[in-house]
Amino acid sequence: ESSTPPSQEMAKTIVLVGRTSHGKSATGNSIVGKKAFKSMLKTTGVITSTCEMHRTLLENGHKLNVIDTPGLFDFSVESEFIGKEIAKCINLAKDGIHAILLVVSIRTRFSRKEEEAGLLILHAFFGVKITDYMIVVFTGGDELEDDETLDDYLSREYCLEPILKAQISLNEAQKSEQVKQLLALVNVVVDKNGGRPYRSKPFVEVKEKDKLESQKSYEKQLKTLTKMVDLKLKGSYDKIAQQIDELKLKESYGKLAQQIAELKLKESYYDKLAQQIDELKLNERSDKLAQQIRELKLKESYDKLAQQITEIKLKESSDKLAQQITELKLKEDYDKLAQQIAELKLKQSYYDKLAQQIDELKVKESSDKRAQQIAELKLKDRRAMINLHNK
Ligand SMILES: Nc1nc2c(ncn2[C@@H]2O[C@H](COP(=O)(O)OP(=O)(O)OP(=O)(O)O)[C@@H](O)[C@H]2O)c(=O)[nH]1
Ligand SMILES: [Mg+2]
Repeated sequence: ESSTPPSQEMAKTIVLVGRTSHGKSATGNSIVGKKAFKSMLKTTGVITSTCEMHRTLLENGHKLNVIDTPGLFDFSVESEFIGKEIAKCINLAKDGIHAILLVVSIRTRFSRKEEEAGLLILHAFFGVKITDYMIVVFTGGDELEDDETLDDYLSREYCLEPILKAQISLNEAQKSEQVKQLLALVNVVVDKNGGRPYRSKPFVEVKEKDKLESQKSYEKQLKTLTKMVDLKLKGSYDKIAQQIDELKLKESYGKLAQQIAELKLKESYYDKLAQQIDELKLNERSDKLAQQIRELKLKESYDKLAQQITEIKLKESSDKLAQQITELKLKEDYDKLAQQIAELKLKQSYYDKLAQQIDELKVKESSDKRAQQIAELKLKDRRAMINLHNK
């Protein structure tokens, strides 16, 4: 092929795909080297609404067809419209696609889910083999932080593992060099695929039927193609929906797992709490018990004390009683004694009187005796005198 002069060589075709406003048209313009495609201006808000092709002659004399597409990954547009656009794009690339440039702006976050969905849509549009022709072009690199490189950013944010990646930004100083590098990558892709452009079945059909059929039948062909793409698209939508469901399931499972983990944590926390409460209760109970014991002990000792006091009191009162008894006894004894004494005194006075009477009687008796004796003596004397007288 290298012997073929560039001017007679077949033109190469590259297709720009990607989400809306990620810079497909801007990249196309950078490649073509002029404002061929309408790129969104901040003020006007232009959005590419249909597939468009521009041809450019490269510095090395090679011809390059650049096809810009509308944001085909955005689900906001009708699938019928997308189907038509894909058909149109495929029709534009009559000789096949030499490279497909997936334009991704690093200014917009592109989640893994979205990446995968994008790839699936590409597969649905063009077939799985399209991956072999894919170059991921990152735009917006001019807006990276000062010390951050694209690779830094990609390793941090971008999950898809692109086989080939390029960078094109609006930075004028870097643009031409970046375009050169991108075109070099396109050649790498071409070489990798043995110079054979990508042709999906619809391509072949379009080309052959296009050759054979009139312009009128082209409409019919387009309809068939649109239907086909539409079906494929529907399939990929279903797949995506399924994947999303799976992801959601995973996510909800993850959430569930998290909830379970949280519940477990809570449970263990509650267990601990319950244990602590039990311990506290036990403590409390033991405290109560201890208190009760203390109270009982107190009561007991109080009872003992009371008993002792009672005993002491009893003893005391019994002592008193005993004393009183003793005293009473003593008093009684004394009374008796006193009585006896009194009695004795009474007796004594009686005896004294008696003795006196006796004495008096004795005195009287002796005086009576004396008187008698005297009388006797007087009598005797008289008798003796009588006797003497008689004599
Ligand atoms: N800073 C910066 N801005 C960019 C770059 N590439 C594109 N833009 C801006 O991003 C906006 C969208 O760019 P477009 O080229 O219109 O994007 P698109 O992918 O063609 O969008 P649709 O046609 O709507 O699908 C425009 O304002 C561009 O100026 C870039 O590398 N750096
Ligand atoms: Mg555009």
